[in-house]
Amino acid sequence: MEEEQFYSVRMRASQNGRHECGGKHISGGEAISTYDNLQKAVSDLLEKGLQHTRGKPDFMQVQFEVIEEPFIKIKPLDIVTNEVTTVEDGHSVVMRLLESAGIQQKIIQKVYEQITEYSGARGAIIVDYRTGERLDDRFERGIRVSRMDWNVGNFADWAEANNMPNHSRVKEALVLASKVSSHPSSIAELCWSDDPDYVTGYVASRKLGYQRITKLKELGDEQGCRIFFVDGTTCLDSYIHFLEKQPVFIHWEK
Ligand code: PML
Ligand code: MG
Repeated sequence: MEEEQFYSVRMRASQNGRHECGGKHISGGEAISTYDNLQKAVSDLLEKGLQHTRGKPDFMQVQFEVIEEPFIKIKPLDIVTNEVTTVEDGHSVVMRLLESAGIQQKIIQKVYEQITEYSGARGAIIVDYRTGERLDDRFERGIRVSRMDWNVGNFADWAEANNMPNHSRVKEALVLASKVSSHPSSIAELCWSDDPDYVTGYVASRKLGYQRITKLKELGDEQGCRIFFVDGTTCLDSYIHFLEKQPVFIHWEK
């Protein structure tokens, strides 16, 4: 019997021109699909880009591509929600979590000083956890973690068992965080959304799990953040290759 083939489906949308011509990033999305499900996967991503609180796109690219490389299966990180009422309290929780992931306070401060600059990037920024220096050379493009997904039914079971809403936002963020933190060179991730209506963010690591923090910015703010703290002695090319190209399925064992 022929083995089933899988396809990586990707979408990016921007306003006032393409991203590379200075357009404002509106939305991006990732899925892995069978051939038979491609129409739905493409249409879900189209919908995601069209109905976005960051604005109406005037450029969108949706593409699919067969995946030739073997997949790996990864467990979702354990999830914890830290309730806070102010942005300030939210960032104190971030500090505490990043410190317990092994990052010195002075390095965290140094990275925070650069966060406004990093917020302009569409993808993630890679930072050396010992020096706080940015390691990638992707400028405003950043790193886009790709080729990852989580079966709808298995995610729904996980969501029910963990008292989480069966929403694509948490699913997408947890898929990404679980893939990133599974790499041995990843020390921690810090993320919050660039969507003006969504203020919850997270710190994630193998040791801490996926630690949601319910307020990391004010409503209406369109500055997001995604930083990967890594061991700077790692081979950056192979780390980025893993993030961009390694096909990953998240799977939760009951
Ligand atoms: C995003 O939307 O770009 C990131 C969302 C991060 C937090 C998701 C959650 O756990 O609520
Ligand atoms: Mg967004």
